[in-house]
Amino acid sequence: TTSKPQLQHIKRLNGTIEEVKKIVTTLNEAEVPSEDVVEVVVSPPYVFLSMVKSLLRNDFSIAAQNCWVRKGGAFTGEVSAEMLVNLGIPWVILGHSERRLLLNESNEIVGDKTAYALSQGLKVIACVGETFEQRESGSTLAVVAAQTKAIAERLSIWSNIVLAYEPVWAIGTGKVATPSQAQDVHSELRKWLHDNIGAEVAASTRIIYGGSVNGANCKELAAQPDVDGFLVGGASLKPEFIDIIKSAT
Ligand code: G2H
Repeated sequence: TTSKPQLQHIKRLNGTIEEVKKIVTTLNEAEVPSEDVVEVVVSPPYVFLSMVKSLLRNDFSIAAQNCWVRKGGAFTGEVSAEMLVNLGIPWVILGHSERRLLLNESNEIVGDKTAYALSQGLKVIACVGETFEQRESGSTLAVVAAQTKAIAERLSIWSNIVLAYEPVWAIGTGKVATPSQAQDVHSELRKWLHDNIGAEVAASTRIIYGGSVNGANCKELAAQPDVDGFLVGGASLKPEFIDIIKSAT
């Protein structure tokens, strides 16, 4: 999997117009490895998507942070996959733990969203990960396998999906998974794909890590054989995001 480009993200409910413009300027001025070495995807809140799309360098791509579960229609306040396609947004993040936990998105809903977004031509970053209690009780693998299964059983084509392993206890807490904790789950996820979907999908699907990644810990995490990139929250708002992009090389 090491020859594939890696993914990095910028995200969450952050920013004013001025702050977002500043972040985009920093990204636009950064010297980073080329697209075939690292794929950079920037994921601002919905309201900033168009602005970021018009200002961001064109070797970086854009993701929405969520979308509606099925075809758009009378669902006031939601944003459909069709709208994202219409806006020219190629990626969407689905099943982030904040949405699973705070907005009660079940495994089934995340699976349905993923299948629908893919059917509309979006590329999906689908998030899985266990809570602290689940890790403590030894159910990490069962939890991520169930989350992955709910996604897997709804799709047939894997070329446009990236899996993001984000242990909930590491998100925004400053408590990063150790490189070996991340590697263990990533390799189990890859084995799950191998046993349940097939060798080719297991080898070619990128599994990225998220949860308190920063400029200081990214290199060691990136060196793990089954870590194919990062989903970055807090550190993506700071200049150290550039160091994280460079850790892919
Ligand atoms: C946000 C998370 C990782 P942080 O989900 O993607 O953010 O990097 O701040 O833990």
